[in-house]
Amino acid sequence: MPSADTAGEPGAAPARRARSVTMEGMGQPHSRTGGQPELPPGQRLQRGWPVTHYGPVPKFKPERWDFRVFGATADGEKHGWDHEQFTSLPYETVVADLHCVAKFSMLGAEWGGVRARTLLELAPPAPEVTHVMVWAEYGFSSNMRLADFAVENAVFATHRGGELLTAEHGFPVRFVVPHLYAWKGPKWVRGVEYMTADRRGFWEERGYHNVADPWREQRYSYQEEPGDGPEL
Ligand SMILES: Nc1nc2c(c(=O)[nH]1)N[C@H]1C(S)=C(S)[C@@H](COP(=O)(O)O)O[C@H]1N2
Ligand SMILES: [Mo]
Repeated sequence: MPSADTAGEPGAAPARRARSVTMEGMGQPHSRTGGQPELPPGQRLQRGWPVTHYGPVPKFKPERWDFRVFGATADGEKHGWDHEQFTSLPYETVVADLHCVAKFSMLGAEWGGVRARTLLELAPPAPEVTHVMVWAEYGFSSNMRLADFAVENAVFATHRGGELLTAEHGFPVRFVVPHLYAWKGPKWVRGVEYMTADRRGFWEERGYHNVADPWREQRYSYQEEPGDGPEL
């Protein structure tokens, strides 16, 4: 079994040495329909499914668990589901990769759960919403553009490969947004905040890139260009 405890991730400590990163020509097709699996630049294929996160694994307490959508909702109200209600929402599967900024990628897993798009329909954002914050247990958070959140294969997963998630992989709900580095997909998700301006999440405040497109190798915040994120 690969190292079961890589706490302190999302990657090795950010390399602080200056590094010239050329965005030009680095964009690559995201779809891998047919043909060979494609890895984003600098990534290697990981066999198995290591556990990677910062901090302890929270204990699931069904009676106290809820999933909230709040912030700038269209109707100005908070929306919430308890565990039974959340697991009754429309269940769909997507095939999605995970690219950890620590340079390993897991390809082609089938994730099942509630698509981000479903939540956007059930609890629509106000028209001014530009970004979302996905919130997890212990105050872990990750921000992304609404457009990145709204992709068709972003999913609040309860299952992987047809099986319920284990505690260390994010049970009861983890977010998967396959076209961004995996820290943008919190495990143990508890809610989504609609935002009318961008704000940095947990790792985005701690040296990691605000946008985090693996196909552009947007790993660290020192690589950010004007417009990529709020001032640090
Ligand atoms: N709540 C929470 N979710 C998290 C993290 C974390 O530190 N806390 N780490 C992220 C990172 S860096 C990665 S690579 C993936 C790893 O998911 P896995 O342990 O299921 O492989 O979880 C992501 N989700
Ligand atoms: Mo990661």
